[in-house]
Amino acid sequence: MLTKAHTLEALVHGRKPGHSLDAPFYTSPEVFEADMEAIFYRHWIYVGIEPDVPEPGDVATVNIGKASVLIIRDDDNQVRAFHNVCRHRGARLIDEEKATVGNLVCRYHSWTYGLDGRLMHAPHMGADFDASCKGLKPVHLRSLEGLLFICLADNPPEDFDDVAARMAPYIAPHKVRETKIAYQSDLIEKGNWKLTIENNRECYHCEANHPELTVPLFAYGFGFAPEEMDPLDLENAQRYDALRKTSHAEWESMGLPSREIEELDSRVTGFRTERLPLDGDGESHTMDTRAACRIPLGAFTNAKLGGLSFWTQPNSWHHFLGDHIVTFSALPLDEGHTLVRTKWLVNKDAVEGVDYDIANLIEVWTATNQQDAALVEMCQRGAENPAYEPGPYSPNTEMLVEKFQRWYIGRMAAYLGS
Ligand code: 3BY
Ligand code: FES
Ligand code: FE
Repeated sequence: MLTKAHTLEALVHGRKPGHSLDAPFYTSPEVFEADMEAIFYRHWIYVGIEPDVPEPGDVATVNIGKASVLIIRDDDNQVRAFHNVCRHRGARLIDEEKATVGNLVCRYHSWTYGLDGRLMHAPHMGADFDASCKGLKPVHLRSLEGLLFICLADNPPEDFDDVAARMAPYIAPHKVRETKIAYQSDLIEKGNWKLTIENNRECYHCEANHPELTVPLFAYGFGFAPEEMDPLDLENAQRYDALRKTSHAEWESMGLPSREIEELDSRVTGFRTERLPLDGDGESHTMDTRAACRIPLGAFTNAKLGGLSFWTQPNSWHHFLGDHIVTFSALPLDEGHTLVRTKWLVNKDAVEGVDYDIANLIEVWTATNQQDAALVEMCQRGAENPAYEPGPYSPNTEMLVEKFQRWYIGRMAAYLGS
């Protein structure tokens, strides 16, 4: 519960820079409601990919707080988004996460909508009834080279076009639209959504917690300070830095933009990207660091393309490899629970069991997600403890966590001031 001393305004304006947040940001139902209003109902939220709805009539539902949205591919192959609310008496139209329909028929009184949202049939409504103004309410939708973002606000942040223009050259070569979902996992983390994102924005915890992920990832990219490294680690870190520079130059000469763009806290639609070399044989996020799928993505011929990472505020991260893509969305359920939805994408022509093996494809991130879920739960339990107080972030390895918090606090302040 928020108290007089802990009003939302006091919490937002009293945030101690460089530190984790005050406990109510993680534990209070009122702050959670404010997060939904200020962040998730007003910003561009990553919800999935075009291959979620590969054929006309395919529907994917995504729930964001109390809102439920239908992502539909219409007969003209256009992907559209509508509120999952019947215009008669408001029934939720589709409950399933995936469905295939001819039209959208509400099972309450059979109002029937086309794939374009138009109300086509509403029995017994009388001669004066005008169906043309009772179509499904559209939701703003953008596809960034096949990555789908929706915004529930009437007037979405206008900077998305700029993000899309800057990111498209990085993502386009991986051809998201020409992939299929090889596997999806829905994991409910027992923690506040901000703990999920904080944990995602640092690899300080990776060495101690992610034995699988640290196989393909280059440990010297974790941002440790030179003065804290022993001579061997320092030498490796310098080799990594040199490899990063030569890899960037090589990939960019192949038409693959690779250099970092970091705009996490300097804009409304905050984002960051960079293509980084991998360890070992350096092809993919697998236990032997080799490609998991024999058919590469897009027109790639070189397997050693590193990993292109893309992070967005408030709720997504993605890793684009040469042979597959792993894409994650965090969707808040309540103040103490967050759905982490992970999709592994491969070339749509790849055949399971022939070109790729699911267990091999998903091993690294399945283990990593479970480990991260346990870490997030630990922090939620900690934030609920009366002894909790905000703790300091490492200036070397947790700068991006701080950038997330600065973005979040800035967006909350903007909401409160509006
Ligand atoms: O996936 C990520 O972006 C971060 C960085 C490495 C570990 N982690 C979950
Ligand atoms: Fe949908 Fe009545 S509520 S048809
Ligand atoms: Fe992790």
